Amino acid sequence: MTIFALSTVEGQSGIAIIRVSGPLSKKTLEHLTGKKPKPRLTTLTKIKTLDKKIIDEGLIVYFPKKQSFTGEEVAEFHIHGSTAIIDKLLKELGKIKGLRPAKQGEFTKQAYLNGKMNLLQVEGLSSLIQAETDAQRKIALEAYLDQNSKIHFIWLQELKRALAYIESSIDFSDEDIPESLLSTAKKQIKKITAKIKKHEKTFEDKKRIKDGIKIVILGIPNSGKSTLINYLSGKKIAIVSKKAGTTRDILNQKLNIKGIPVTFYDTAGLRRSKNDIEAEGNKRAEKIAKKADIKLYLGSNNIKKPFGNIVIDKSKNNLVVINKSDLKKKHNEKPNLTISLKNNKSLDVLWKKINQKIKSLSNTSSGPSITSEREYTHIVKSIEILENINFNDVSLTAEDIRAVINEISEITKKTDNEDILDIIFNEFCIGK
Ligand SMILES: Nc1nc2c(ncn2[C@@H]2O[C@H](COP(=O)(O)OP(=O)(O)OP(=O)(O)O)[C@@H](O)[C@H]2O)c(=O)[nH]1
Ligand SMILES: [Mg+2]
Repeated sequence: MTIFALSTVEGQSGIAIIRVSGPLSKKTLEHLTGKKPKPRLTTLTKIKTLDKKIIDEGLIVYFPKKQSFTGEEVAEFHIHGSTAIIDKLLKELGKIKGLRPAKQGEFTKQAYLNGKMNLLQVEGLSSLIQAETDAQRKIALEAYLDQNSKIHFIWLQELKRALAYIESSIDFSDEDIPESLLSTAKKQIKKITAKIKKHEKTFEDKKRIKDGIKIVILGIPNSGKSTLINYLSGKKIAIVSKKAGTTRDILNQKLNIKGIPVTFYDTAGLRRSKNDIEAEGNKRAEKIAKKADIKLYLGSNNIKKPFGNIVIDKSKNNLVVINKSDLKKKHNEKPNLTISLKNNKSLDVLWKKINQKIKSLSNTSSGPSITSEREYTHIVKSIEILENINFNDVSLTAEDIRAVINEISEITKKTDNEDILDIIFNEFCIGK
C-alpha cells in the first residue's frame, strides 16, 4: 500500500511537505508533474492535478526503495504552505488508485518494519519530535541514535559467556563440577548485575527531564504563595490579596529552567476551614502535593507558627522558606531561607536554591540512559532474575541466565505484536 500525508504542521507556513511512501510513490510524482525525477535530487516543477491544472510550483524529491526514511519508495512534494494548496494536493493524491492517507506514525512504522530502526529508536524519535527543551532533545537524540543497544549488546555477549561456563559444568556430576568454572560464572554474573543496576538508576533522572519537574508551593493562607508564583513566572497569574484564603484552585506555570521543563503549582493555603470551597481547595492542594518532586513550603515571618499545623516533609528534595522578612519575626523556626517578596530580599538566593534542587533531581550528564518505560520494565525484570539466581543447581542457573538474555533481547528485538506497536506508534502524529 502507498500512503501519503502532510508531514509539516497544518496551517500557514513558508513551505509544507507532503510525503508519499510505498510502491506507487515514483509513479505518483510522474502523474502529478509529468517529470521523471532523478533519485535524491530536487527538481523545481509545476505540480498539477490529474487533469493537468496547475496546483502550485514547488520542489519534488524522489527516494528509491531502501534509500529512504521508510525503506519504501518515497516521494516528497515541497509546496507553498497554504491551507488551500495543501488541501488541493492531498485531495488529488486521494484520487489516485492504490494511495490512501497515512495513519499516525505510519511512515515510522514502515521504517521499523523494514528494519530501518529498532523499537528503542522509534521511541527516541517520538520523544525527539515532542522535545520542548534542550535537555529533552539531548536524551531523545541519544535514544534515536541508538546509544543503548550498544550496551545491551555488550551485556548479551557477557551473559552468553557466563551461560557457556554454566552449560559446560552441566556435563559434570554435581560433586565433580570444577570450582573454577562456577566461580568464574558467578563473578561474571555479579559484574553484569552491577552494570545493569547502574543503568537502571538513570531512569528516574531522565524521566524527570522527559516529564518535567513539579514544584508545589505549600503553606498556610496569606504566607505569600500566590505572590511567589507570580514572581517566579514573571506574570500575574494568581490573585494576590491580604484576605486569607484567596486561592482555592490549583494554578500552574510551566517554565524552561536551563533546559529542564519545570512546573510550579500555587495552592490553597492549608488550614482547617468551615467553608466548603476552601476545604475543597485544601484537598486539592494535598493531592497535588503528593505528586510533587519538590515541595516548597512558604511560611510567614510575622506569626508564631509560620507553617501553622502543616507537617513539613523535611526530605532533601524539599525547600523550607519563610517569607515577609520585612515584618517583625515572631517565631523560632530554622528554615532553609528567609525572604521578602515585598522587598525583593534574598530572592536571588531562592532562585539558586531552586536551581540546585532541580539539578540534583535531573542528572543531565550524557551517556546511555533509560528513557523508555518499556526498556525500564525489562531491565527491572532482568535485575530481579539476576539477583535471585540459584547457583546450587546449574541447570536452574542456566535457565535463569537464558531468561535474562531473553529480557534484554526483547528491548530491541523486532516484534509484530500489534498491541505493543499500537501503543508506540499512536504516540506519533500523522505525517511522521
Ligand atoms: N509584608 C509583606 N507582605 C507580603 C509579602 N509577600 C506577600 N505579601 C502580602 O501578603 C498578602 C497575601 O499574599 P498572597 O500571595 O495572596 O498569599 P497566599 O499565600 O497566596 O494566600 P492564600 O491564597 O490566601 O493562601 C498580600 O497582601 C501580599 O501582598 C512580603 O514579603 N512582605
Ligand atoms: Mg494565594
